[in-house]
Amino acid sequence: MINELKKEIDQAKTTFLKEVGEVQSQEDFRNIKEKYTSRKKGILTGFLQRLKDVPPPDKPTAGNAVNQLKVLVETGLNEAEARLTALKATKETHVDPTLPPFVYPVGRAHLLSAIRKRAEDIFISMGYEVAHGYEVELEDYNFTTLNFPEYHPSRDEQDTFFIKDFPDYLLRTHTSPVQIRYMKQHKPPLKIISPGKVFRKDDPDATHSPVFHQVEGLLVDKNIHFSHLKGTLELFIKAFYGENINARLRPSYFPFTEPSAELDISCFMCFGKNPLCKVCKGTGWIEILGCGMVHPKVLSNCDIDPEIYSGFAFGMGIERIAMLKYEVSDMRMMYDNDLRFNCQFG
Ligand code: 2NM
Repeated sequence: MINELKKEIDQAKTTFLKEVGEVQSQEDFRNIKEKYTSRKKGILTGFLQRLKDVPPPDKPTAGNAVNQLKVLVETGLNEAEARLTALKATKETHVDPTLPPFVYPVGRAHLLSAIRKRAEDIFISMGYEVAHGYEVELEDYNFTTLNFPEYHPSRDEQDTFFIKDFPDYLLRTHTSPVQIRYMKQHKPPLKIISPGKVFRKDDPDATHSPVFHQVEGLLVDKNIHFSHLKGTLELFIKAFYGENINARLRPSYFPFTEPSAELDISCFMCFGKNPLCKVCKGTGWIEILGCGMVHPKVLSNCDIDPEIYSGFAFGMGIERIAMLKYEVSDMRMMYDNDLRFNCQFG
């Protein structure tokens, strides 16, 4: 009895190995799987049922033989399935080496990104860190901490996007709140620049956009004075526009700096020689950025003692820099994503 069973199991092994080796299709696979492993009528089930009739002393040997067959069937089926999958993949991905190559289009940095990166690199080379913040800001950090009076016009609904149902929040109108947060979280010396998107309620035209970009900078340490600001900006301007470009400072006003100034550069287009120059309007000078010594109240609002520390800050609009440098006549071209424009830069 046991010998008869073992012989049949050996035969089943041989047949299975032959059949599984001949599997060519999903259908073949399904059939052989059914034939050997079907719970009701499968060959394995048949052998397992016959184990009941084997006399007790022979049960371990017989059970072992059936189990060996079961392992063989499982392994064989898995291999056959893997072979089918691989076969399908090679059929689907046959290579035609005569086809022309697919040329990946190479992208370029957007003009605004290219200018931001150049400004970042220059300040990084002077030891500045690039800091980021939030586009949705607290009104407090955007205005109050920066020494804007309670009724300053730019706090008006007409000029600033406030967040509906969240009266404490707005879309930042400059990246200065990044510097505020940084000052509140770090002890001087501080050297950071903060590039990013800013938002003001302007109707779009050739020179205005409700969303535009800024790079601001901040340095705070002991014994920092106006000449450090002047030297830093001069270095930046010469690195950015060229060694032959000069800079001058004009008095100005910002609530968050005292004294405040605007920085002009000598006209890189006409060098002051063309009274009809479109870039400098015949003045020989181009307004580039605003700057100043950080107001003592701003420092103390950020828990920095203005008796011990002082600092300077500056801010520039990236769109304006781009328009001047490349004579872009309409700011909106920088947001249209027309590749004929975008691919000229970067
Ligand atoms: C400007 C001009 C002048 C400025 C000031 C600060 C802060 F937070 F430190 F007070 N950040 N940026 C600043 C100063 C920005 O943009 C025209």
